[in-house]
Amino acid sequence: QQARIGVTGLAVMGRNLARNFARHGHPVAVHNRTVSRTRDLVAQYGDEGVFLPAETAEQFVASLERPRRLVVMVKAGQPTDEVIEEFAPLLDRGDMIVDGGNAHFADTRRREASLRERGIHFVGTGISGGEEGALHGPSIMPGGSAESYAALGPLLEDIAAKVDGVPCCTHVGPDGAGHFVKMVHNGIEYADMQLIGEAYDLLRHVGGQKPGEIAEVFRTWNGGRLESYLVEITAEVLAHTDAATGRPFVDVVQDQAEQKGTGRWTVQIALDLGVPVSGIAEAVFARSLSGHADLRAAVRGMPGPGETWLDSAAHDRFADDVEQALYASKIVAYAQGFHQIQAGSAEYGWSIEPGAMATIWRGGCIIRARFLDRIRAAYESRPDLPTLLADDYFAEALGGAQDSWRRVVSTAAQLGVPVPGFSAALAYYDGLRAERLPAALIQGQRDFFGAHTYRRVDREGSFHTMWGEDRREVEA
Ligand code: NBP
Repeated sequence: QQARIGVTGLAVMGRNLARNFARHGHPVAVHNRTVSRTRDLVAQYGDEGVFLPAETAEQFVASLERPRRLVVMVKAGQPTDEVIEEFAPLLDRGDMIVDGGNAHFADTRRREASLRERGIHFVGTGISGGEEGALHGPSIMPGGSAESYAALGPLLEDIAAKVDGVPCCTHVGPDGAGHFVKMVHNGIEYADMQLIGEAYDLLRHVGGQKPGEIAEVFRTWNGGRLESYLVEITAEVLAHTDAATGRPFVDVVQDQAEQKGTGRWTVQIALDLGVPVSGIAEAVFARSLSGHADLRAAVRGMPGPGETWLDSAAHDRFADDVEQALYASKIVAYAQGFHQIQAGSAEYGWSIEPGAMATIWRGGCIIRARFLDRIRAAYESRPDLPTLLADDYFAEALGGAQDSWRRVVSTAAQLGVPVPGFSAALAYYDGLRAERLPAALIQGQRDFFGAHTYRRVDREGSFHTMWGEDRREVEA
């Protein structure tokens, strides 16, 4: 018997993906550099479906039906290149290598181009949902050629999460498009988590509530428009008590957030593309700030506003205000992420459909949320929407939230609670909707010190003022 698909790299992700294929009735070849992992998989889960274990690369390739579909689930970076170099010489024209790791999309573009010359399809594929998602249905973002998707798509759609019967998997676009979209997904995830963190911090340090009480607030929110996986698990984490000390779990965990790098990539690439992803950037910086224990120790105890609690009338509506601020800031974070997807798509000629990305993020992935249906609907009704903020539904939500949003950000500033996510999102909203921005003054400064020229509101052309002389204006 031959396998319909093969997975090499059988750590948590690869093992669970292989099991997912097998559970869906697809005979799956399995291979891992360290053979014991392959044996363990078959020993533990062999009864879940048809597994074809291979101990060598040659055996693995020989067990795959043609065109061969070979999924690589190894550590991203150098290991991926090593595995490609090991397998590519054993493959024939038309075969497919699917990289399901968290590769940088630029690496994916490089690998795709080089394998294309050898007649092999390279399918850089974003997979979100962690190990649980890999087993029970992830959100899958495959790039690569349309031809490879025709041979691979049905299999991936089969194992992907489903929402209303629609698989959370679609062909994103050529070469690195899939990994690019996965990167932005992770950037949005960073922003979403930061905003939820700020909401918790406000309820705790301004609202004066205990973690268990805040868990209830998040549970309630999860029954409304904020319904999402991240809000749901936030309630779980906040309600958890540390067994060893009896204290709230959140109080015994060191407050230094770690990161693996995809949020940082999102911001780096956004800078290159000239896309203002301020909410995502603040989320990355906030994690980084939390990790600088030395700086924090050096500054701890510097003057702040002290304990100035809200009066009880303000207190009552504070949680509602925070809900509004969270929702509005979340809209901004997603708007920034979708702007980046559209900018990347234009830069690299990917023709990515933003509404289709919202559709495949509705299930399986970490940012899955009810809210994504709204984004899907926004692009469906207006495919050329310049920004999500301009969609009728989102514009109304932002307009309705703005009073609360401003109260939350100003209260936080007055009481010394850092809310970089909420305030960056509000500044983005105010920046985009402003009639005039101080950018005009910046252009004047640039022209003054560097003769960088400026454009006028009333005439075409570039101009320069002779600042050092008689301040005559000349056309540049
Ligand atoms: P890891 O990222 O921990 O990688 C371990 C696997 O890579 C093992 O199978 C290991 O083989 C193999 N490997 C390494 Br390391 N170097 C190798 C080499 N030079 N040649 C061949 N194989 C090599 O596994 P993971 O956490 O399952 O993640 C797999 C991929 O999926 C990663 O790219 C990750 O970023 C991505 N991802 C992970 C998640 C998640 O939630 N964990 C979610 C989405 C995507 P060995 O057994 O012989 O050491």
